[in-house]
Amino acid sequence: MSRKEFTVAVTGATGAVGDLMIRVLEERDFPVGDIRYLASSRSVGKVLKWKGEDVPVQELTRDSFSGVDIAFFSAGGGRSQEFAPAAVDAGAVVVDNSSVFRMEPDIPLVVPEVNPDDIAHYTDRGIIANPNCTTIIMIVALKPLHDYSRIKRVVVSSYQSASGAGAKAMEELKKQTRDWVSGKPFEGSAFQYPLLFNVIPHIDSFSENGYTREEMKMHNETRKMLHDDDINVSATCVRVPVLTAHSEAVSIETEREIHPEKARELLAEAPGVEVLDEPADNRYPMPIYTAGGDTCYVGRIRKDISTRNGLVFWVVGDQLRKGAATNAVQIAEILAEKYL
Ligand code: NAP
Ligand code: 3JN
Repeated sequence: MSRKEFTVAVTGATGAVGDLMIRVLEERDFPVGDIRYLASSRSVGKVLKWKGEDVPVQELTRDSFSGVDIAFFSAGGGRSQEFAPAAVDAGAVVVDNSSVFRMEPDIPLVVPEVNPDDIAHYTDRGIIANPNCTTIIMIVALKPLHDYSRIKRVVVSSYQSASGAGAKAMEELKKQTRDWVSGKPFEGSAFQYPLLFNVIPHIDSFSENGYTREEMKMHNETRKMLHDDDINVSATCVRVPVLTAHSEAVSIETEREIHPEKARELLAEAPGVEVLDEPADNRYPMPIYTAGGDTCYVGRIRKDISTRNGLVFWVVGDQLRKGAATNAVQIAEILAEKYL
């Protein structure tokens, strides 16, 4: 029997996430019948590949979606806000990478390893939101622990790579490195300050409560996906001079104690997660060995000596893949298999 194929649009196809979305659709052999690449008018004339064939980039307009079954959006929140409704009106299901719809009650926010059944609610608005990348990497590790003993509080510090701010930001970090070697002054506009030899405790804009929007995404999105508004997440999100893959130091407080050995066992069995925790051999997760894959690696698992029922761990994941493109394609796979 021939399998059903879908017409797919990738909005933001020329960007860091869009480029990977295309590669991940290819790698996972998503049943694509026809593919459409959309970006700004600046990219008209560019040609991108699909399984070796040239596909021209088209300008994103409200008329871009006729005949499209699944529309991935990774062109920034403004474009999602403006064009996702047009895609839905044209009959597509939208899988959106931006934050604009994430907290809307009638739009599911999904990590397939965490709350796959929420996808069923896509029918309300025709849109499924992909969470923030830093939240995704943390929550795949939180989920098995939360299922064992409810998590009451999370304190997390992130170490976020340059590519989290897009393709140009990653190029800027490379250029700052070349410029430093040749003795030129720092240049660039992707970050508030030079990133090379620096860390910047500021990602997205500041909110009134002193947290940044990135930090509040971790709090709000974690609650929504775990269906638990009693969890409190205090995050400090920091940009570091790493090209790809975000790292996070996570401390949790649970209702019952989770012994580190039990946590290793639970995490080892969890989907999307691998435990890499052999401190005696200097083996722990790091971004340069994590970038390029879909697994989130967890290590440095230990009891938190500062509180009752506390556990500390370190988790690293490729934020462009599992944090964005792969998660979105996994959502589309479930949609295609179960709902469309
Ligand atoms: P990026 O590399 O800067 O790419 C942005 C994409 O959006 C490009 O394809 C760009 O097209 C397109 N675009 C910009 N303005 C447009 C317009 N007016 N009309 C149509 N297309 C337009 O950014 P990115 O890292 O891929 O991130 C894209 C979005 O994904 C983010 O805004 C965020 O919501 C989400 N996201 C990113 C990450 C991450 O780790 N980077 C993680 C999770 C979610 P042109 O090339 O034509 O300008
Ligand atoms: O900075 C990072 O490391 C991740 C960036 C994510 C991002 C960048 C621009 C806009 C987002 C996001 O996914 O939350 C958004 C957004 O708010 O849509």
